[in-house]
Amino acid sequence: MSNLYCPYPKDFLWGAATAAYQVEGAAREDGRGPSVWDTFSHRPGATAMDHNGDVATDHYHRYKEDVALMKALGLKAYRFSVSWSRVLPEGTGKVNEAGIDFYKRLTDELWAAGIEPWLTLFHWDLPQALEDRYGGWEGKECSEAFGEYASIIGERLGDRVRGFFTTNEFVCFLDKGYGLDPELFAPGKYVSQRVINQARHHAIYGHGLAVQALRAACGTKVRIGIAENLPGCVPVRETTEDIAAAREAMREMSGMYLTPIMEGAYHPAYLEQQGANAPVFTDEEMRVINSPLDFVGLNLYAPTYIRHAPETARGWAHLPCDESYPRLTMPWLFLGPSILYWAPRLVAETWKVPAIYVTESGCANGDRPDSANEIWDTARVMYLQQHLIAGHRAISEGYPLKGYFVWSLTDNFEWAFGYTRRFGIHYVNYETQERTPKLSAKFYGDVIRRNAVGGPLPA
Ligand code: GBH
Repeated sequence: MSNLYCPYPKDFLWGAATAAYQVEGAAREDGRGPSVWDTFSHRPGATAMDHNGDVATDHYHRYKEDVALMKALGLKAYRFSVSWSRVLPEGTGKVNEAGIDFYKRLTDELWAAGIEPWLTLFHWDLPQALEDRYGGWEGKECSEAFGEYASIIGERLGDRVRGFFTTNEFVCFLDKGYGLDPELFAPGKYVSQRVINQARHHAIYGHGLAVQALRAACGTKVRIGIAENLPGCVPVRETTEDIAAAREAMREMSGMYLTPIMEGAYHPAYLEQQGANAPVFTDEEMRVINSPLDFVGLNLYAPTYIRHAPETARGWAHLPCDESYPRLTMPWLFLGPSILYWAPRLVAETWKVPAIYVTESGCANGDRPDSANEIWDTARVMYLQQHLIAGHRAISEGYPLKGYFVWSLTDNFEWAFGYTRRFGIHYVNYETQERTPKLSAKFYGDVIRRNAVGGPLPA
């Protein structure tokens, strides 16, 4: 039997990720305006135990301590998001300089620690002012506002940032927040399918405007891409037919998001299924949506199993995970590490992208400190290890996987689940805000030092 040894390329980018509303706190400080998540989380009964992000992990004040945690792990990159309403309290118009200053302090601290800042423009916390004025993404004005915001961030912070992600996970702030799951996602409203489809269009158009604005402000000094949770399609068998089926399923299931972004056209099956509800768009908008990206970022958590199905019209079928399928501590968090191989492979084969980053990967589990205040999160270690073995396979077969951001640096505000779910590799005691590395942080630090899963630890 051979020993486990999965070496990663020399320049592989080991990172960790967070998002503004989940960690920053300081919700009413230094001129920040409210976002739809402030409104939603203050709606009685909307979140577990009525938790909200007013304080969160107080990252706004404790960012130096958090950067020190990253440095101790040997992290090469930190993915954080900017709170749009901290920088533009009204969504557009006057810039709140105190907001910009926070991100300058944070990025200075990161560079001083030798860690590259990677910035997400939008991780669900739409300024409430834009929800009020335009119905959020229902209005095309919101796309334009996003473009203006991107240009401000590009101009003010572009020289301090290595990479940009425009949006994080369309499904969660559109489909879910607009009627599919409005109990769990802001803004928590019900609109018609036609309106959802048009809002989807405005969001991908906003993404395209943001790419162009960042390019105009920063040129080729920064890398520009997106962080998307496309369905992580996995063929049930490694046969030519099942693999082709998984590839086509991924493209069709992404037919309203990543497919038009990469191809400049909606998947025909999407337009056909939506019929009279299909979005209205122009050729020029589709060209903007298709603006070239330097990389694609994928948030990968759980597999979507696909089989070849010659008996169906589209030729593939989705096999849902049943109640006996192993999962971690979220309803949708089925364990399927091979997505770290299949998603990069299928994306690279379908769209010829120059680089792929895993922009989120991680899990929630029980995490209880023992009497010595140690957290032995063996399930998370198993989760990370197995995913990184699969990522190694993707690289060794030549797929352009360039980096990995674990979700998340610390426990944080897990949206509608409040503080009742913990995704961090560092434990946060919410009474004291004390951070403690879990076993998984030690595991991840070892991976970074070895630049490998398994094998000897360097002296
Ligand atoms: C990430 O979303 C978020 O970017 C991050 O902010 C969050 O903290 C983290 O996950 C953990 O939840 O309900 O079966 O239709 C990724 C998780 C994947 C959650 C898609 C919603 C919908 C699956 N999302 N999922 S389902």
